[in-house]
Amino acid sequence: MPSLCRDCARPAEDDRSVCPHCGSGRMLSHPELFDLSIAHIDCDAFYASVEKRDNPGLRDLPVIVGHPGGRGVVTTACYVARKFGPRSAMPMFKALALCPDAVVIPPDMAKYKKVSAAIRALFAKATPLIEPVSLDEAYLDLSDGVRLIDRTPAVLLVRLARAIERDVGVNVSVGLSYNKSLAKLASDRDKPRGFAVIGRAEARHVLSELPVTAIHGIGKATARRMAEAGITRVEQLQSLPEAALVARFGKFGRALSHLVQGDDPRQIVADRPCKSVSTETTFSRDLSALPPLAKALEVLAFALEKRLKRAGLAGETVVLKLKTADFQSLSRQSRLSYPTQRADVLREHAMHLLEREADGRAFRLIGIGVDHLAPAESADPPDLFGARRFG
Ligand code: TTP
Ligand code: MG
Repeated sequence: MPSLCRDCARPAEDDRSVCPHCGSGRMLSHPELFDLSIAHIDCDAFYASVEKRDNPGLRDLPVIVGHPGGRGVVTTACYVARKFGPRSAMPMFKALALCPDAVVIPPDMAKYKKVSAAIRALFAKATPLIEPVSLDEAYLDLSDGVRLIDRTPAVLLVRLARAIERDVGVNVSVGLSYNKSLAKLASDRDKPRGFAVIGRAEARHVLSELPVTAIHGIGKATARRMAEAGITRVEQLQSLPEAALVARFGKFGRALSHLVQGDDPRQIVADRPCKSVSTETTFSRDLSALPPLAKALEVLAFALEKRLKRAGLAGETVVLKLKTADFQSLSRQSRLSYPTQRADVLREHAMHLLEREADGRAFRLIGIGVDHLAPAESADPPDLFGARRFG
């Protein structure tokens, strides 16, 4: 079974409990580990973790973040405090009755926003397709043609979780699956510092054992209605035909019939365009002649088009990147009069830039990217192109 060390991120040959490379006992094994690419990442006890990071004396103490005083509520409790019972949204007086030794810290939203931005900047190194849900959680699409680093998503995620711990100083839990609902479920299964995987083969069974509230879209009110009809577990919903679910729950019944079987058609939608999207390749041997450089550029332009389409983005500035054999980096830009997603347009503009640079020097790397991102809807106005595509 495919295995991976959660500390050194190296795969292991077989299903081991100790990493053969670094001796860590944090091994991850799953039959579909290297076949899944939709992730949900959620920080552990987010506000409290940030406060502990900034005051290491608090590390082993029960910490509650929230406004102290009679009418305050808990925004979050750290995992030490949770052992005694305090939870998010609990009145502070109740939380302190359960855990009288807790250190109460008022929330500092400006600080949490900065930490959140730092985490997102690390996400953005892995993929442009990030859908933040709140300050401390996001979906990441790490599918082929989307992710920015040529590693399996599982390896990327282990590295990402470590980078967040090391560079930002908070812990996260990762869920890896094949759709959003299941990735989100997974990220909650192994908290804190977790990494849980839900594969295609087990999804239906995993869901069958859960209460109905585990399903996306079933809130307290729907759960109450279901309970009145004697339905409390997903297993019961799984056994109902779609028509019965539609009869009971209206339009939502149709979505429900898919969700309970482990099907979730929702795509990950990038809500905030990142500053640029690019792709590059390092040659196995340095290249100086124009034709092979142009060929490499063409391949990259198609990869970039695919990446932009998946992210729902277009770019108005085409950027050509080159690195010479002696490691000098060059970046040349060409501004278009409209944003584009099209490989032929990207290639044509980058080619003009390349022709000026390919003067016999040897290059070890070529890349193409776009800046000045815009939503896909504004890309490639049809009146400029008609149905024609450049060759
Ligand atoms: P969550 O991710 O729900 O919780 P958490 O990160 O504190 O803990 P977990 O390890 O279970 O993920 O929420 C993120 C932050 O949002 C949390 O640190 C504080 C804030 N929050 C509130 O202000 N009120 C709430 O009711 C909840 C649930 C969270
Ligand atoms: Mg969280």
